[in-house]
Amino acid sequence: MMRAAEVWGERWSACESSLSRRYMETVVAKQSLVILAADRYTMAGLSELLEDVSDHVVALKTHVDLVEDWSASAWSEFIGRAVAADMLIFEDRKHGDIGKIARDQMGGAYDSRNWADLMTAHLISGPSVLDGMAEAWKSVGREGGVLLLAQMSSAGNLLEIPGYSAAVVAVGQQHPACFGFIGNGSRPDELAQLRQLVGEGRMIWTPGVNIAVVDGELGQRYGCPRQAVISGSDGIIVGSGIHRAESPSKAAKAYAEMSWQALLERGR
Ligand code: S5P
Repeated sequence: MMRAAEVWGERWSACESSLSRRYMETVVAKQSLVILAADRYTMAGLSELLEDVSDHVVALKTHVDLVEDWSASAWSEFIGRAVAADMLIFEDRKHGDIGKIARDQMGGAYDSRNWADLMTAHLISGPSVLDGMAEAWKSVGREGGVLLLAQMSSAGNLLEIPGYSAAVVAVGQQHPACFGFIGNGSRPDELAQLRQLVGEGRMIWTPGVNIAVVDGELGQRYGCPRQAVISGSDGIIVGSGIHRAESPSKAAKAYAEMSWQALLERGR
């Protein structure tokens, strides 16, 4: 098997956190950069999807509050199966409140601090959100990482206002709780600019990718996953391209192969 350090090159040496290393090693083991956006609305739908695609998925991205029949026990069983299939658990909460509230929102009914390895946050309220989230994980003795929204895939998003992305990157690069950034997978040029700002030291994961579709529902924009990886994405976040496909397992395999080949190509 190829070694992660070879495949990832400078990114491997520069991203030293154990979560980053775990992610990069799993990518090599599964030959896939696919982060599954598991946007299904029932526990049965989620479980079926996980079963179908787990060989090709490196991280499971959830929106816990989408699930209509959510219960703590069903969720814990579901997460347990994803962990057993070697996935990082990534709750896409998009925190944005002041630090102490973001911290306490990781408790509550969903108690995400106890099962999520990674979570998203907007930096709109300032760096306290990172401190608060770090405290939440620490309070339960777990390691966790934040993906800061530096760009978005939706048309007209205000993160495009000049200076915003660069300001987010400047804060995230200095903060130990920042695992990486969300970039816009639908616009390779913008993504390449983000990679320039970020350098090698943090992950960039990108939603807004789809092999077949150009414009999605309600302003969602899509680009080619291969192009996203070539332009600097370290993980492609794929939702409907997989969970709405006729065969989610075949689709997951196709996204996995395309993203893996692109990573090898980028490295050369
Ligand atoms: O800018 C963003 C950031 C995120 S995290 N645009 C996004 O679409 N996302 C998430 O990626 C979104 O919440 C959804 O879960 C997923 C994209 O799903 P798809 O069905 O459009 O592939």
